[in-house]
Amino acid sequence: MIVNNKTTTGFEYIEIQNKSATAKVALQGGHLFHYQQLDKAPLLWLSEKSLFEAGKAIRGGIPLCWPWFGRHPTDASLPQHGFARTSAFEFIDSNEPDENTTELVLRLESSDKTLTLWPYQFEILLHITIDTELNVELTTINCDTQAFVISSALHSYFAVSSIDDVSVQGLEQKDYWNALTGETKTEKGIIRIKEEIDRIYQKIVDPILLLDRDRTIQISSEGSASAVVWNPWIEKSKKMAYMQDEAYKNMLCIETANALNDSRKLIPGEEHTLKVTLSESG
Ligand code: TA6
Repeated sequence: MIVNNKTTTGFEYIEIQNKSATAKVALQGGHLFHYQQLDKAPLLWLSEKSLFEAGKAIRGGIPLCWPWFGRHPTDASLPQHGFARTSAFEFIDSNEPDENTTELVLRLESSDKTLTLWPYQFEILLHITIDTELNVELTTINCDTQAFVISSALHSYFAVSSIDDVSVQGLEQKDYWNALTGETKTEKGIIRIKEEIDRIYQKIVDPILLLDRDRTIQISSEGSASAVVWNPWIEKSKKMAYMQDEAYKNMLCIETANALNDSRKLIPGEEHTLKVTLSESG
């Protein structure tokens, strides 16, 4: 089942249901904000304070950070994490190959508006596959006459039982840039969250595991060699827009990225796909 729906505030989204899972994808930002297998808890965290209003990024799910990750490299007045997540995508195709699988394609193309923010002609295609795994693929196509560089992330917010009970495996011995201190360090071992964490890890090859009390989430990527681990913890949770004060206790971001040294340069006509596959066991 694929249904075009609207929230009470008129915010358009696509509702998916098949024999594997349910999901919801907002046209704004191509933003997948719900995914839940039929016999499991929601995979992704979504803030109860999240607005579903035009031009306001949804807090939770998988925001698309594109065509820059974090602050704009030279103009701090431009939106954090780029403009894709607040842009209106077109829902251009769908397919239900079997009763367990639903495929969606959404598109964003450069426009007069985007050209004022980022002076390049582009097309991005978002392929989402809803099955017992969740696949999200963001393909950037350089439609310009000059090369451009993109940094981006599939900024996944995972729902966790309690931040005190989770650990992250697969980043051991990886170098990371600590956004809180500006330092570069090497991860010593399994990560447990006991304070604010905001780190961009490099040279990621293997899947990352988020171990929670009752399930393990595997985060596998293609076209990405960097990953971000973020939890705002107590004080920043209170300051973050559309986030409850205690939200840090039940969410953890592990983002599949092309960030910092993993930014990607595309020459005219070239394309790059950033892909994440999310699966869960237990
Ligand atoms: O990915 C981590 C991060 O860059 C954090 O520094 C924090 O700013 C988070 O993203 C959320 O950013 P947002 O713009 O969605 O509020």
